Order: sequence, then structure tokens, then C-alpha cells
Amino acid sequence: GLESRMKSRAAVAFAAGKPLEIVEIDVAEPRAGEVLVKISHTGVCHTDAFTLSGADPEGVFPAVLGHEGGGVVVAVGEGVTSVVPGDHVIPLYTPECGECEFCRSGKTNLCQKIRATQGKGLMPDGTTRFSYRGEPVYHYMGTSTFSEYTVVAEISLAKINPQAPLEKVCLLGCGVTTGIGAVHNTAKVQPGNTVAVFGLGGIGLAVIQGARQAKAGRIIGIDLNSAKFDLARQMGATDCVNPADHDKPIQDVIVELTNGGVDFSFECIGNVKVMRAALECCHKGWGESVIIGVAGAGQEISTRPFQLVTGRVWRGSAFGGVKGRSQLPGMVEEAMRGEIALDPFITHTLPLERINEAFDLMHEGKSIRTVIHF
Ligand code: NAD
Ligand code: AHE
Ligand code: ZN
Ligand code: ZN
Repeated sequence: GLESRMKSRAAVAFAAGKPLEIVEIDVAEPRAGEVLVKISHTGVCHTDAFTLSGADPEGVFPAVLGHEGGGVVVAVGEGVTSVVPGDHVIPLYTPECGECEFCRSGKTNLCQKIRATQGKGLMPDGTTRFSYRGEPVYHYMGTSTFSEYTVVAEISLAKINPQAPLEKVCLLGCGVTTGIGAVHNTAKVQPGNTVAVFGLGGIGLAVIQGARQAKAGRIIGIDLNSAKFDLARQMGATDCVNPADHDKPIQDVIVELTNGGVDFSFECIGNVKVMRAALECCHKGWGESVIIGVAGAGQEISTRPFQLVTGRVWRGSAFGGVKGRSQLPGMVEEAMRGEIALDPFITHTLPLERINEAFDLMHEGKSIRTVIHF
């Protein structure tokens, strides 16, 4: 049609299992209830790699991935009132409309207002704003932060302090918020509690930071890659365990180490076998395990029902249970006051052109977070 379009440098996932390609895509102007955002920085989360791998049942291609970004509003569509050009924002893959049954329940952060179209890689009106050589390119998680310019729903934006460093607070768009939030909102860890954290990537380290904030007693970090242990200890882990150093199941090791099991465990990997171990290392009668990791299509969890009959609890957490528009701006302020540390997560920074190296570093176990700049 006659609607105006602009060019944008973007890393496009053209097919599952292939590296991203840096190309110039066309971005259409924001429609009613939508906002055009210039992304300045984005982290790379394991979930981006998960979807790129082809294991995500909701994965559609070609798509602009990325969901851990920060940027500045460039233009707003009809009816948009909560942001204006120049506002600094963090895109939200868990929006907050404030009026759906979920938002009003007071029980969950999982706003469902645009979830159906978001899961199909489309804007709420069922179309896409991205194209390449005249062919549609899909959105991802309602955010698509691997593009210099992206279009998101107004309800998918947290307006933040313009003084906040976007190259750091972008990590509050997913990883750091997810881990810290899971501790406070989902598990509700109390002073003195014993905590086990399975997987010491960006999510697991954020859980450790949250557990330290909550004044947990023992914080046990578990990873197959012992190179993760130094940073885990710096961030608050009191014990680090590598399952490969033991010849019995890791749940038995943790139960022995804690004299009966932990008060809370967190699975931050996406491995259904580890999810079972994380449940079974919980204390009989009251231990609770929180699943944060995302498992591939067809994967299922299992345990003996007796584990639950005898008082262990299985839970899950998305975006740390955080309501993005009402709570994320406050977390940005906490980061600015030093109450949330972001620096330890940023092990690498790279320009957009080298984003595939961020995926390599993640798969090689060498990075926690790579922050991409445009
Ligand atoms: P990451 O790759 O940085 O970290 C994963 C860690 O797990 C690595 O240190 C790795 O060595 C370790 N690991 C792998 N297999 C293991 C095993 N069998 N035993 C022990 N350790 C093992 O990933 P990340 O970015 O921290 O993400 C972690 C998981 O959380 C992913 O599944 C991601 O999709 C998911 N995630 C979920 C949410 C949510 O809202 N629920 C948000 C962000 C990420
Ligand atoms: N598309 C996958 C599910 C992926 C998933 O569980 N995503 C998490 C966020 S991961 C961020 O790094 C989430 O928020 N889930 C809630 C939701 O509504 O998607 C699948 O299995 O279909
Ligand atoms: Zn993520
Ligand atoms: Zn809602």
C-alpha cells in the first residue's frame, strides 16, 4: 500500500539451525496501538538460541529474534497515549494490558491480551511490520530486538528512567528480571532458606543474586561446566557442585549435603531430567522447585507422584512473575542505585554484525551475556 516504510539493519533468522543473516529489512510504520522503537542494545538469551535451533513449537521463520533489549521511542501509532517519541523503553515479551482477566486476577503476570498473535509471530491485528525483498518476515515474542528498528504493541513497553544506561538495563528485559523475580515473586524465598540453583548461566546467576537479596542461608550452584563456579561464588553461591564429579544422582548428593533437602530449587537449564533432579532434591514435607528453563517440543517431565504426595511442590515461572509496565521501571531504579548488579552478567559486547559469535560463545559455555550494540 501507500503506508510508509523505513530501512532497518537486522539479524534475520531465515531458517532453523542456520546462522542469522545481517540484512537491511523494511519496517512499516506503527499502526493503531503500536510503537516504533529504535533499539540501542540487546542481550542474547538462551531462549533465542532455543528458537533458532528449531526446538520451539512456536518458532516461525523467517523471523527477527531477540527479546532482551532497550531503546528509544521513534514514533507512535493512532491512539497511543502512554509513550511519546524520545521516551526510553524496555520491550516486554510479557505485556501488561491491565484489563484482561489475567491482569485483573492479581495472581499472575501472564497477560493474555495479545498472546495468540504474539505466538504466531504477528502483531495484534494479525499482520507483520517486517519484510525483506517484498516477502514477510515474522516478529518474535512481541519484541524482535535484533533489529535496529522494531514495532511493538504499546502494552509491551515499559517506560524507564531516561538516565538509565541502556547498554546494561537491557538485561532487565529478560534474564536478570527472570532470575531475581522467580526468587521473590514465585518462590518467595525467606531469610535463612537453603536454595539449589541448577544451571549457572544468566538466569541461574540472577537467581543467586535474588537469593542473596532474600538473605538465603546456603545457596548451592550446580553446573556441568566448572568454569561457571568463580562468578557464581562472587555473586553469592556458598557451595558449587559439578554432577560429573559424583557417581550418584545429583539429587542424592544435594539431599546429603543439606541434611534432607533444600527449601527451594530452581531449574535454569531447560533439561527435563534435571527438572526431575531439582524436584527430588527438595526437602520432604515442604521443599518447592521452580521450573524456569524452557524445554523443547515433545519433552515431558516425570517423577514418582509420591514425591508430591510427600509434600514437595512443583512450580513454574515466566519473566520472574514480574508485571512489566508496573514493576520494571522500579527494577531499573534499583539497578541505578546498585541494588541490582548488572555488570557481572556482561561478559562480552559485540556489534550487530557479529551477533552469531554471541550464539557461539553461549554454546561454548564461555559467556554469560553478550550485549549487542547497533
Ligand atoms: P545459559 O546457556 O546461559 O545457561 C545454561 C547453563 O546450564 C550453562 O551454564 C550450562 O553449562 C548449564 N547446563 C547445561 N546442561 C546442564 C546439566 N545437565 N546439568 C547442569 N548444568 C547444565 O542459558 P540462560 O540464558 O541462563 O537460560 C537458561 C534457561 O532458562 C533456558 O532454558 C532459557 O530458555 C530459559 N529462560 C526462561 C525464562 C522464563 O521466563 N521462564 C526466561 C529466560 C530464560
Ligand atoms: N514457545 C515455547 C515456550 C517458550 C517459553 O516458555 N517462554 C517463556 C519465556 S522464555 C524467555 O527467555 C515464557 O514467558 N512463557 C510464557 C508464555 O506465554 O510463552 C513453547 O514451548 O511453545
Ligand atoms: Zn530470555
Ligand atoms: Zn492483560
